[in-house]
Amino acid sequence: MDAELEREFDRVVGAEQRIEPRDWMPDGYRKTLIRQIAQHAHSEIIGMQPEANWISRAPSLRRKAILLAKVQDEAGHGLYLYAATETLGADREDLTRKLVEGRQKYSSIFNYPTLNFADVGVIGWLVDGAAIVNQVPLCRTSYGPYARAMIRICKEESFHQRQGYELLMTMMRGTEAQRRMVQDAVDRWWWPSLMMFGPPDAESSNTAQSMAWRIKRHTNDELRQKFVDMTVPQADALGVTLPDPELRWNADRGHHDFGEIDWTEFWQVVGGNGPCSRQRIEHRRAAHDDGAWVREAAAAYAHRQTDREAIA
Ligand code: BYC
Repeated sequence: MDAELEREFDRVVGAEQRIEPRDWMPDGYRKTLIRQIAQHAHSEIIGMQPEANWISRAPSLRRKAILLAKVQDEAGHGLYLYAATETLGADREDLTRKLVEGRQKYSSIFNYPTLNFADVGVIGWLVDGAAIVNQVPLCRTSYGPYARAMIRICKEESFHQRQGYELLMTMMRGTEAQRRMVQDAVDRWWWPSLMMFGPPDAESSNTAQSMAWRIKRHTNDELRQKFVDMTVPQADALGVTLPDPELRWNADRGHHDFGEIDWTEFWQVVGGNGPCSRQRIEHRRAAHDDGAWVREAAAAYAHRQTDREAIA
């Protein structure tokens, strides 16, 4: 029976159709999806913190409104993604517990500090830019609820990226001090942005299986290269220098060569020892504890509605 179900699963995946929540799926497929989607959801939620740091200090009402909308979008992305894990049988409360106890990961990028307002623009340009390169192929991932969530998320991410680039263009047209702020932010965020794509393919424990199941559609290195190639002309147009002396066009490969990423730093950050790792988790834990009364009130209200419906 299982062999027959597995054959049907393989056929659906191979035919570029979608696996849906009630379909049979291998345990490993379900586990991998819960792991990746939960990490993705956690990244969106933790990812609200670095930029939220600037909401109260945005330099104008317009910038504040844009930033508020962006951070709210990230909360929404987290919620779609948690909902996608629930279709696989995961429990949201359990996932949050695993996050705050350090038993589940989130993207390394959000463990770096946002030191000046240009960081908001650079996060939009580079971090959301990297997110788009990574996430557009996930609109074709084999699990239906994840693929559909990604379509909406990618539309919003592309707005995020444009707002970042527009902010940076404005600052680059400003004073010398503003241009220095932009360059400083680019210098600090460039390498961590390249790390977002994950370890090199040779060290990526999950890629081969995830590609076979068509959860991932490209390898980490393929997407990282695509991001570099896409970003170099954008940096030129902006008038900033990417902080890599080895970055240059390679006509034979038809791609840019770039310097070695500091993988020791990457694994340190992934292991919970990034510059802001403790602060991010502590903040998330406090927000979760502070929100307990809202969850209790919502649950009490839902119970009362069910009781009323039972009486009616
Ligand atoms: N940070 O075998 P690999 C956003 C872990 S949200 C931390 O290649 P995989 C945004 C990996 O989990 C951005 N950990 O893994 C939000 C694995 O450990 P486990 C988030 C990382 O899953 C707000 C181990 O290293 N995007 O853009 O095949 C504001 C070996 O790696 C990282 C997503 O989550 C990392 N950077 O590939 C603005 C997208 N990289 O789990 C923006 C969905 C790797 O075996 N996720 N690890 O213990 C993916 O596409 C894939 O999960 C990854 C990693 C490409 C990230």
